[in-house]
Amino acid sequence: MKIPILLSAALLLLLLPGVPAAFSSQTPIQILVTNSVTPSPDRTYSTYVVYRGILIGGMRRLQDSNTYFKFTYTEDQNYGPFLQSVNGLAGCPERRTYWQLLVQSSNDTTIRPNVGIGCYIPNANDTIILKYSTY
Ligand code: B12
Repeated sequence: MKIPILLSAALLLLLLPGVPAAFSSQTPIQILVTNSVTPSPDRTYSTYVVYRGILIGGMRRLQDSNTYFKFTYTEDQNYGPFLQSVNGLAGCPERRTYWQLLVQSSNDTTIRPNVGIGCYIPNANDTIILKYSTY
C-alpha cells in the first residue's frame, strides 16, 4: 500500500510548478566550433547538459551521438580536463595555438570563462564557442 502512495507523491512533485527544475534534466546548449587561425567553415551542434551538469558531459553526449563532432583532452593534475583537439585539429605549443573556450549567453553577451570544460556549468541556451586561437 505504501509504494503506490510514494509513487503518487513523486508524480505530484514532478507536476508542481517550480519543482521540475531539479528533475527535468535537460539544459539545451549549442556548441559552435570556429577557427581564428586558419580559415575554415564554422560548425554548430546542439546538445544538452543535465541539471547543473558540466560542459564536458554535454560534449561527450554530442560526441556519442554525432560522428561529425570529436574532441580529445588531457588531464591536468590541478585544473582537470584541458581541451586538446576538436574535430581532429589539436592545439600546438610550438605554434602557440589552443582551443579557447568562450560562452555567448542568450542575452548576447560573450564571456571567456575562468574555468575549463570540466568545471564550466552551462546555462540554458548558451552557445559554447570552441575557438581555435593563438596565444
Ligand atoms: C599560460 C596559461 C594558459 C596557456 C597555457 C599554454 C602555455 N604553454 O602557456 C593557454 C593560453 C593555452 C591557456 C588556456 C586556458 N586557460 Co589558462 N592559464 C595560463 C596561466 C596564465 C599560467 C599557467 C602556467 O604556465 N603555469 C606554470 C607551469 C610551469 O605550470 P603547469 O602546471 O605546467 O601549467 C600548465 C597548466 O596551467 C595548463 N593550463 C593552462 N590553462 C589551463 C586551463 C585549464 C582548464 C587546464 C585544465 C589546464 C590549463 O597549461 C600550462 C602549460 O602546460 C594560468 C594562471 C596562472 N597564473 O597560473 C592560467 C589558468 C591556469 N588558465 C585558466 C583558464 C580558465 C584557461 C582557459 C579555460 C581559458 C578559456 N576560457 O579558454 C583555457 C583552456 C582551454 C582549454 N583548451 O581547455 C585558469 C584555470 C582555472 C580553473 N580552475 O580552471 C587559470 C588559473 C587562469 C585564471 N583564469 O584564473 N592558459
